[in-house]
Amino acid sequence: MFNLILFGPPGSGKGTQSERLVEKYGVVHLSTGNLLRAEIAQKTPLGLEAKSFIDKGQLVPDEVVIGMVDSYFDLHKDARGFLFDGFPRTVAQAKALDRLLELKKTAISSVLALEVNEEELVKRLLNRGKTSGRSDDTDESVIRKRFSVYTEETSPVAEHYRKARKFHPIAGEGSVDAIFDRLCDTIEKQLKKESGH
Ligand code: B4P
Repeated sequence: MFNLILFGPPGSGKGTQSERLVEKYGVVHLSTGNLLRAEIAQKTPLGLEAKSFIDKGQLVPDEVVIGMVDSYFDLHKDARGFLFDGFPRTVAQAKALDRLLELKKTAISSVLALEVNEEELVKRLLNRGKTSGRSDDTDESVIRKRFSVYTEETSPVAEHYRKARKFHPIAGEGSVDAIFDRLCDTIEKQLKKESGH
């Protein structure tokens, strides 16, 4: 299996680049944000709980997200690999993912971390908020809250993968095509390394 994590702050382009990466590499897209929004749209108990956190710019509790990821794995037993988008977002989630992958006798190959400055991120999210109908993108104070949660709870995840020598920073500004090329270059190098060439 070939498993990648697309990492980065809110609005850094994880969802945008994931669509292309999934198409190119034939891996299964696992976006916890999309899964949570689907639960919200269906008004499930999990969705109703998640909405109360997302609307405030907070993270959904670890046990809820980890349970959801576990079920998604079971639905895709034959996957040749996964692209994790927006997950893990806490060190507890990263450790849970390590354990889940170990049970499947696989591991994370690379963490690709999109780097974008905060003012550009706010601009992108407010812009998306005009058309997406996403309540967490329309209010600048909720967007700023998401950044502070990112700094406190999510950025320590980078250290978890840096220690494992799997962390690759990628410049996330410029055209979508240029960023995609940078991501693919890093992935190709990793694939070569793993195949021993
Ligand atoms: P997510 O759905 O993961 O979304 P995101 O971080 O807001 O955005 P992403 O980085 O995917 O941005 P995108 O490509 O769309 O999370 C939403 C919420 O769900 C979280 O705040 C949290 O509450 C909850 N949640 C999700 N996962 C969780 C977890 N594991 N644990 C706990 N809670 C969790 O890009 C944004 C905009 O920029 C788009 O409009 C796009 O068109 C534009 N854009 C992209 N690339 C661009 C470029 N190169 N130039 C200009 N604009 C660009």
